[in-house]
Amino acid sequence: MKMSGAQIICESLVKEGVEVIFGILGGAILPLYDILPRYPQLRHILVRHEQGAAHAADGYARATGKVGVCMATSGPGATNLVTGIANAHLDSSPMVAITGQVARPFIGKDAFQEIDITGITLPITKHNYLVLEAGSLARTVKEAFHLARSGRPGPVLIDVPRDVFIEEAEFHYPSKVNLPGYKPTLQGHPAQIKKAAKLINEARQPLIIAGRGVIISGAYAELKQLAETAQIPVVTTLLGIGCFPESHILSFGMLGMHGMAYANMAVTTADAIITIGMRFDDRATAKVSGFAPNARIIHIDIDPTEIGKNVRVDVPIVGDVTVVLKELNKLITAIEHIDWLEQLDNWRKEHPSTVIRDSEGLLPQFVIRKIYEVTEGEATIVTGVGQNQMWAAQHYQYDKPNSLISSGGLGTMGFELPAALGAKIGRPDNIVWCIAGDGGFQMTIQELATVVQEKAAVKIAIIDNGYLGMVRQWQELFYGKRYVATPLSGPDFVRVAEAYGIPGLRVKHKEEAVPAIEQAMAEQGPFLIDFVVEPEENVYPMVPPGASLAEVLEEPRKEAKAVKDSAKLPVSNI
Ligand SMILES: Cc1ncc(C[n+]2csc(CCOP(=O)(O)OP(=O)(O)O)c2C)c(N)n1
Ligand SMILES: [Mg+2]
Repeated sequence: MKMSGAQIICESLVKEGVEVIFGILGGAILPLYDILPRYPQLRHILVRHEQGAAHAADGYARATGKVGVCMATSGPGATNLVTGIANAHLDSSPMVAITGQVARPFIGKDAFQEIDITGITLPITKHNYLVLEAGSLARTVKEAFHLARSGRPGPVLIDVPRDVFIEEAEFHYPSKVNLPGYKPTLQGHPAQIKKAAKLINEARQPLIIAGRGVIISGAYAELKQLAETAQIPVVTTLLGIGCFPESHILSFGMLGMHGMAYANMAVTTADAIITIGMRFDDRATAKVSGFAPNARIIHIDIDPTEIGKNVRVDVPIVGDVTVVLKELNKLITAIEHIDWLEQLDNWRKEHPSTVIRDSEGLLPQFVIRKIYEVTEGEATIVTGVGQNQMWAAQHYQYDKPNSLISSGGLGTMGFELPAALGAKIGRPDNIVWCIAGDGGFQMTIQELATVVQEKAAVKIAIIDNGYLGMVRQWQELFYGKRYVATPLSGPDFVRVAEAYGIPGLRVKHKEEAVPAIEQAMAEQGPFLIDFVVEPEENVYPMVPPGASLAEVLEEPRKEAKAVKDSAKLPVSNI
């Protein structure tokens, strides 16, 4: 049957089971939008900025495990997607972005709103396409979804010239993809799995470091079985939070720059480490030469390019985490590591890491703790980037699978609100709390309108410290307290919320926190709380940039030690 390119795309999206598209239209993509009403299965959500579309698609993808879809027009529409695409790329989030392009005769002419978006997104997509004939659209969409969701997931961009949307072609949706160069390895090599099992069975102080790959692969049960059978303590990366219940006796929290002191000590002391679906980000490893100095390392990952990239590995296993763990678990002998676990427990007692200090004022850590208590740990938490993100990671206890959504790799301020919107749209039955920084929130604040228009009951907690807080913390500790460009004003967030039609409250005192959170929960729709917190509170523990995990700073009292000559700071970003 002959159809227009626009119809072919819509039919193909329906075949892929797409239910939601986040986007904004414009001239180049207008022919596609024009026929959207014919496809009521495809719910279009009009965001207020294309960055919001990409983050919402990303949040949707992380919350559901399905491919998130976003659309934009050519030129500025497409470039506005870029940050969100890069964010999805670095955190392996499955996404398909469809952009309009100028009509074929205008390509290369610097036409109005022409930009080479496939060129721009080449390094931040898993793959991208410029489709030059309607007859290729169905195959392209099929491939794009396959690439986005299979193997190590990631974003795929499809750029479609305006006249290709209009051109007619025969529609036939392929049942299979034909990508001879792309065959993700799912089964781990049996000999490697055997080697890993031997190492684990002989280890005296084994440790698991679990990352987002466990969540992507859904290997919750397999991870638990491995940990419980061989009594192996589990620490997670930031994005691994929610892959193993934090209340479990074998859970020892997050590692890394702002990880638990005892988790970092475990990494430094362990004699065998099983790293699962993680990529040794420098925020997790700290100084690589000081990372796991006593351990032989097993690395299970679906992406062979991650093996040995940052850290030497003794036993690499390329494969899907669930598939590999299933095989590995068959070879693991039940064993107890009583002394080792006791050692870790003692470290946890000696270095509790998440004790909230006494304070008259409203502490951000206290706010997160109260959100945890009132929601009884049932919420999906979507964070911004910076101090708010770290406090959210530290002070909420994540027992529910996949209950933290955060921008890890790119560290994108402004992720919080649109990603929370996407997470709520994808899982309407979940309680979704957006933990925002007052800085980051102002980067995508306009999506409050989308929240209202879509009646998305997102609960928003602004950790309002009046600073670009995490950078201020670095200035305090490493730049002689010179607060250049970090003090930050904001609007009256409660009145802004009200202007958008969202009820809100301001909380300045400890005793107001719980009633406000309860009121937010009782409200049917969205709700915003502006928590005006102690402005100069710092995130601890902290491994200073350039230090190794063993050199963790735990208490404010020890801050003085951290003050260094900023010129000597290693190359590291916030
Ligand atoms: C888009 C973007 N710009 C700049 C940065 C650098 N940066 C990292 S944390 C941070 C401060 C964040 O401030 P806020 O959102 O108020 O969160 P807080 O740290 O105060 O909780 C900045 C500027 C970033 N991560 N992302
Ligand atoms: Mg702030």
